Amino acid sequence: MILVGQYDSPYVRRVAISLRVLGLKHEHDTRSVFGDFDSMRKTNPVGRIPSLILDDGEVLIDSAAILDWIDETVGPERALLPRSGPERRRALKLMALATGAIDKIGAANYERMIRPSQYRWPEWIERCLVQGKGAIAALAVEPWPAAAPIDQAQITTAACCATSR
Ligand SMILES: N[C@@H](CCC(=O)N[C@@H](CS)C(=O)NCC(=O)O)C(=O)O
Repeated sequence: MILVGQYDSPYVRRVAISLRVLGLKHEHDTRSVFGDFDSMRKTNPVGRIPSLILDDGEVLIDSAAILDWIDETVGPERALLPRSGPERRRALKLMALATGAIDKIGAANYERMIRPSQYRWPEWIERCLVQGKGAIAALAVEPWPAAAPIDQAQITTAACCATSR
């Protein structure tokens, strides 16, 4: 299979780490989501990363759907997201905080880096940063026991917060 997307994307990173942790062999397609936009849209019509091209040619898009496929493929004993109950709810909440932080801080960055300066809206950028930092602060006060087996909440949080700092 082929993982499409560069590692500067936290969404690509969480998929890449999951594949490695579970020992799922894959190749890496490093086309740029901005520099190779037209080519990338042939893989994913939304023009976003990551995508995962399976061995039979099927293309999975969106990191959450890819992680779901990975867990289903390795089976319930090795799946990275707890199957049910409070553990699953907690993991999903932590992942929502981590991806929420990325979405808001990413929106602020796109606003600062891509939108022409005369059209920038400082109050909106500030709002996005407050939201992103709020999510990171909530993650920081959670317990993260060092001996806990690696799971998707840890992977997603590490993949996202390495970018957000
Ligand atoms: N919900 C998507 C979000 C993916 C996403 O936002 N990817 C970014 C890179 S971090 C991207 O492709 N940005 C380019 C764009 O949206 O035009 C997922 O989880 O895969």
